[in-house]
Amino acid sequence: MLENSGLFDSKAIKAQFPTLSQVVSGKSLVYLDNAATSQKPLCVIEALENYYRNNNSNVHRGMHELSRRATEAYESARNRMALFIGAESSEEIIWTRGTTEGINLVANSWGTQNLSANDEILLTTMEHHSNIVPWQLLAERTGATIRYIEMDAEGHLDLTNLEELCGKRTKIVACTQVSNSLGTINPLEPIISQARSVGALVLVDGAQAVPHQAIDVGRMDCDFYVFSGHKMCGPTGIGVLWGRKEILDKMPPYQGGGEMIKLVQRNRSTWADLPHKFEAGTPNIAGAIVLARAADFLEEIGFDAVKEHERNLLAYALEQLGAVEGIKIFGPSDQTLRSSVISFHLGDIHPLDVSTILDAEGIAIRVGHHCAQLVMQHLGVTVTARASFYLYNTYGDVDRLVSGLHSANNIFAP
Ligand code: 7TS
Repeated sequence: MLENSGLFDSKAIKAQFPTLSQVVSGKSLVYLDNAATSQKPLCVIEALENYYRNNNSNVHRGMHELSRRATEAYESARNRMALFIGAESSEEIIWTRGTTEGINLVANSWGTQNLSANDEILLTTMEHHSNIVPWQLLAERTGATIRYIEMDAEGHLDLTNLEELCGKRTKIVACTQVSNSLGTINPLEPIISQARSVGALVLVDGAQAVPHQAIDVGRMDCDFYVFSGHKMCGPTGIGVLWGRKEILDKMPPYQGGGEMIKLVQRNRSTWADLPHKFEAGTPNIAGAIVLARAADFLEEIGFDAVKEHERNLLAYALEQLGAVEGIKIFGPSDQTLRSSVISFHLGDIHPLDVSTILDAEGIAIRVGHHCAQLVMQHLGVTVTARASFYLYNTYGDVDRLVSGLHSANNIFAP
């Protein structure tokens, strides 16, 4: 199989990721756990080393050279991420630990200020737990009710009763752009437009979208957008919450401490302007700077090319996997409506056994409920095996996966 689809040379891209050139269980590593976290290119690893080797200092506090350098790089990284997702201003970019913290920030700050009993929060049953549990905690605190958009048999959102679900009582809709467990790409337009028509805000979980496609939050017309750096070739422990300035301005701080105040008095304090109001304490300076490098890396390759490669890889994988005896693939059958995440069962073989056999062949997949237990309940299973692809995966990786699954079938043959 040709590794070069169009202008995309996935082997050359793979060569830029040091972790991927190792041998595991005596075979070259095939990494198919990208929905959990991506590997890091050399330029990102070097940027991290360069920061700690040459520029390490705390930000916004010192009048010395290193502090100036760290502050300048940290704030340019914020500008870079604003450009990356089409935000109007870098004041709207709040650094977080990741998607989970971004959602908790909104649920705690905006949610506690704006929700009360009789209000409704609209979620979908496709959400990662991080886009369910913070809202449940908020509902407990405020007496608000949570409602869900359900899925159909293939794992598409069922929007037939959207007007009934998203009505006058709905104050916020929180929805993932792409499912981490089924790969479904959601139609956000009708959801956002229904929310707008009833005056509800919309939070979009972009954790599984940002690594794979260009994002323009202005065009999307949502109110909050959250994502994690570690799934897009960046470091762990850093992510972004984007919110509309006029909404963020009115929200109370999420945590108190250094960096987020204007004036502290004995009994009360006043808050710093955006974005610092939401960034108490010494931030993940290195993480922010290096995330901007990851954004450069992805845009240098180009999201059109990344998308085309992943589409081709997905089509090939679905075709090859479809021919494996006993395989059941979950999620949308329409390939244009799914990302490069493939959840599956292999006959009666427990997914843990499938994963163990693949691991012995140097192939990394994930087994579990993928922090999406409502999806598992919908499918009537407790766990699935999940292979998820990224820009550095090759057709050869798909072939290795398929051959690993044949081995599993042979080992468990009656
Ligand atoms: N939302 C979605 C859609 C996700 O896929 C994940 C992580 C999160 C939120 C939480 O992101 P975090 O960076 O704050 O942890 N998804 C997965 C996964 O599928 N396997 O491991 C982590």
